[in-house]
Amino acid sequence: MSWTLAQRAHSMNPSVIREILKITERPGIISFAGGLPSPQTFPVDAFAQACARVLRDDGPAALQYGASEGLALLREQVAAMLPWPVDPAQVLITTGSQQGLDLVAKVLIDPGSRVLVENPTYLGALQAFAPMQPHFDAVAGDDDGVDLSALRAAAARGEPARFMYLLPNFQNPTGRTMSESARVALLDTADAIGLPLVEDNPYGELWFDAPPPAPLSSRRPASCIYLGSFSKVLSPGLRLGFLVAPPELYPKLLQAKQAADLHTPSFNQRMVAEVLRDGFLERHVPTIRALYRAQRDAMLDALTREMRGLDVQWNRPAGGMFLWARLPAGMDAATLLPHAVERGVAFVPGAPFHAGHADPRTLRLSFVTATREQIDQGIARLAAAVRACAPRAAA
Ligand code: N5F
Repeated sequence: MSWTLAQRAHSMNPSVIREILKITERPGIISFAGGLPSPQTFPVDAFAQACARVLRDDGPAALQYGASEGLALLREQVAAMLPWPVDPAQVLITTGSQQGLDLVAKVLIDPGSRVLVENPTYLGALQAFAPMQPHFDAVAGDDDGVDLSALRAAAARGEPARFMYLLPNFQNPTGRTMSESARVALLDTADAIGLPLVEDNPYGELWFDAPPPAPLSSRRPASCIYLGSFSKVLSPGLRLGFLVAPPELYPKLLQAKQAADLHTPSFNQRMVAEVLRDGFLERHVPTIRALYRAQRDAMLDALTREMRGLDVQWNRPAGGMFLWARLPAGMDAATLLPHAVERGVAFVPGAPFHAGHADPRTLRLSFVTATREQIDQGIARLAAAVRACAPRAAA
């Protein structure tokens, strides 16, 4: 007897990030690979107190099954946190925003449906969408935003796209942020071509100098699904995220959620609701911003110092967790990776983040997980690996 895989299973691929995370567990490796928040930012004491209070005041309910929509108090808190008027009835608590991506895929994608994505984009979203067998159309962009003529051309290519997936703030993997004028122009174009948007915003609160422009969803709630997460501002281990969907879509997303896991853990939802209750995030998030800003600066300084004489380019993200770099001509980040790991440093090659044309010279560096000392050492190791592998002319 043998098993026959479903068609969709052939479209499933291992996450390059998760595979590299295994390597980084080896002792001595400095990792710029995973988007793992700095453990220094985890509010262990606040959770210890919240945990005691939840068990004391609400223990049996916290240990019981709960509603698929999520805990009413947490849905109200999420709605109140968002910068536009949101009815808590439109908030669905998800098991990480990764689950939000999976639910969106199940509800909106048929085999062969066209789905527009930025090129590059978050590879975990590609991984969530791919099993539903969409046809991806990757739309080029630059530091400012999506290339609108490329978007119009993509829209004109075939049947209407089911949606475009967008990361306007401190994008994963490039760290880029869409400007205000680019948001306005993008929404005008999306309206003109009848394109719904799925906006993923796990990094929006992690700005360094000034808050990013308002979310796309705040301006067109009826044609946007908004995904958010507590992973980067509280703890990824709790697996708590949320989505905001227009009334016409919400029931189907809820049914997909019921089938996926009945509900997000009651205990975790109550813990977070308890932590949020007295405005904790308003005190906590500024400390994360300050830490990550200092770490970004440390990485920029280290790159300037260590990459001297090498034709490596990088950007200066205004927030979030990632910096995007490009190796000298003739190099390939995937080929460089084992040499870097040999020297004790890891990163994620850029190619898997591309659904369309991939630039093999690109790579993603997270500046938040490593300490400043590790950043200095890790970038020195990376530069040594680049020097060893660079074609002669560039070295
Ligand atoms: O809310 P959660 O924790 O499920 O986050 C998923 C997620 C959704 N959308 C974007 C744009 C994201 O960047 C993420 C999380 N990304 C991390 C990364 O490194 O790209 C996940 C790394 C952790 C892992 O795969 O183990």
